[in-house]
Amino acid sequence: MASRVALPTPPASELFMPSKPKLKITALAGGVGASKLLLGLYEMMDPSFLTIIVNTGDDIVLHGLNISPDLDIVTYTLGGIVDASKGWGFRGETFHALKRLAVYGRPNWFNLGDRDLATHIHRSALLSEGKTLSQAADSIRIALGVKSRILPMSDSPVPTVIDSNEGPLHFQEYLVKRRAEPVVKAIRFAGVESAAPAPGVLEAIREADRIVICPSNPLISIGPILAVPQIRDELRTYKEKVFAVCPIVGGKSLKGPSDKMLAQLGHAPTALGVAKLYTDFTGTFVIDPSDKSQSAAISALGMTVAIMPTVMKTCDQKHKLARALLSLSSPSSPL
Ligand code: FO1
Repeated sequence: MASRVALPTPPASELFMPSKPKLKITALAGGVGASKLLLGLYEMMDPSFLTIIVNTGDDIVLHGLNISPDLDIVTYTLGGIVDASKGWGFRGETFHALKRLAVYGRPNWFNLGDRDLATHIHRSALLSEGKTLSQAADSIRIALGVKSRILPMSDSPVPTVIDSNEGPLHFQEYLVKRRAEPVVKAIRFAGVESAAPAPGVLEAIREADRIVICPSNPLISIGPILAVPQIRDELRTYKEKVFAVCPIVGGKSLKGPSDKMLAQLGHAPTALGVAKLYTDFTGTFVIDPSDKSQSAAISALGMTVAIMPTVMKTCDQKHKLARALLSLSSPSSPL
């Protein structure tokens, strides 16, 4: 049975450590929720030691352009140009082009800003010239000055389809156009059986000192990454170094409709409910102090439980959680 470890938040003095830890961290990430923790890690460690494997199930083609929301959210956040109030798109964005597209009768439910459109045009041009999504992601993050590696989970399109009471919907149609109102019956990742992990993904899992599962929706942000053949198996092999941060606190999502989706698909919308989805590949499950009453039940699943504040509204909270994760030991290594 795994031991339970309740780790205190590091003292404020530790936030001013002279040198940043040189641990190799690989993170699995969705978009907005993940980016808060990623920014904390980026600023609290040597960012060139951070590799991020990003969900691309949210990707969509609109107006003939290849849009990769989660890749862009992570890149814009770490590049310091994201609209922090929305968590996506550029800060100070304008929407003139979208208004003109609507004049031509084009759909305008997905808010593509003028600056953001340049990213999608660049990515689409690279893909039409025969480059891969990985190469496009790398080109964008280098141009935007991001020092960490950002890898799509796969170079093949794997769109997330929500089978709902209104029929099948692309994930963005479900989330943005229909505001997560349809009832979710099932979730599919179209074409995932024949998708391969993008170059560098399996190596990043293998070579990491620590793997962090960001506090993203387990079903539609982390779920698609885990569904790519070989990725879940690779994580299972390195289970001891996998630290998953729970995206549900006090029975509510930190961001987005995770709680509602979990409940509609028959999972408990609680820390324990998420832990059950992650048991086979997670060594340490990180929960907020408000969920500490669930720690014994989570330990009984065979995971170590770490308790630390996981709500990240301020920069300080992002830094503290990042520092606490960086200072945790793997269950097998001495504390
Ligand atoms: N989210 C919304 O709620 N409404 C939008 O109109 C919207 C546009 C958008 C454009 C570019 C982009 O990169 C992200 C955008 N998002 C929008 C966020 C996105 O739908 C989701 O938050 C992620 O896919 C889930 O991680």
